[in-house]
Amino acid sequence: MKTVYSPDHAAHAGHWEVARGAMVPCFEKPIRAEYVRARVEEVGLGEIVLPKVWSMETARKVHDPAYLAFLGKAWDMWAAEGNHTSALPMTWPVRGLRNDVPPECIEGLLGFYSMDAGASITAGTWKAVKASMDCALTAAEIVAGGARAAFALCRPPGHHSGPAFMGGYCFINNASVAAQWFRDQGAARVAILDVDYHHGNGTQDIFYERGDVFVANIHGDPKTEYPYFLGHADETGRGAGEGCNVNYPLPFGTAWDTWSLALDAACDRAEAFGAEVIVVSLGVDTFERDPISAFKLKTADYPKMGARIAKLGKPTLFVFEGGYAVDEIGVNAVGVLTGFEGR
Ligand code: OKP
Ligand code: ZN
Repeated sequence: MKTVYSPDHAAHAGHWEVARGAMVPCFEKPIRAEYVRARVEEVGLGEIVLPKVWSMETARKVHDPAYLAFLGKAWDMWAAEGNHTSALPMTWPVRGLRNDVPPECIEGLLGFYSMDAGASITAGTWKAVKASMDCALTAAEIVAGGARAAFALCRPPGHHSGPAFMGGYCFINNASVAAQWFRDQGAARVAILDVDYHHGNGTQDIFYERGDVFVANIHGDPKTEYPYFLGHADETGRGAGEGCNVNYPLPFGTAWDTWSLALDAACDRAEAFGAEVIVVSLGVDTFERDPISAFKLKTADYPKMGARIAKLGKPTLFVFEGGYAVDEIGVNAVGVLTGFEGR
């Protein structure tokens, strides 16, 4: 299958994130995408192509246009105040505070448009975020053009980003933009299968009241894992979306024997929904040696994951999300893709 990759991802390179009360080097770093790209070449997965440059039209259907405008100007506003380090929010409109009056300064706007301090904005962030979305849309177009599958090597990732907020290393929800684009191209029903270790709260949020896009998530139980405030099993969709969302929260230490049962169930649900296209939010932070995660999948499990998804027999778009064990990130991510191809 083809891979869509842009070197512009490297323009986004935050220095620090907060972990256990301390500033630590960002886990979400440029080398991640380079290692995956290298592995794509090493196994001869297929051609690597650059993304086309897309308009923001589709993104505006899943994100608040005011939020997208904020992303585009945040660094300039931050730099205009004399700042040189990455921009990070520190104050949020939680219960009891007003969230209906957007602040008029960058410090306030950063909190207004975020869920946490996990998405730092640097001088090159917008360029990388835009290129990441362009990778997803270009790969979607390859699938719509008749390919069995395509791989969008997106960086930064997207699944924590919701209708009007960034967070958890994510800015634009690449998988959601792609799913929306498939809908606009005439696919009546699209399923998003999120296999990243963390719950894709942004994706769930975006489609929660819609009956045209089914969202399934397999992830660390939010009772004890980030993002803590969404991803429970009783979240099944609302209104027109009732029954179109399913969560499989799993405990620390979950290995393939149990994890794969959730994947079987999620695939069955996507099939029953009548999905014409599958969008996979492909994170490989389920790996046993991931530095910020606690599942126990092994390298040999990733091809099995791909093979199970292939059994759905639907056109499939893989959108890269998380995975922080950089030494194995390429083997694991590309393992899913070769497993999908049955080799
Ligand atoms: C993004 B994706 C580490 C705590 C966790 C956020 C994790 C975001 C994961 N300082 N912080 O789902 O892989
Ligand atoms: Zn993750």
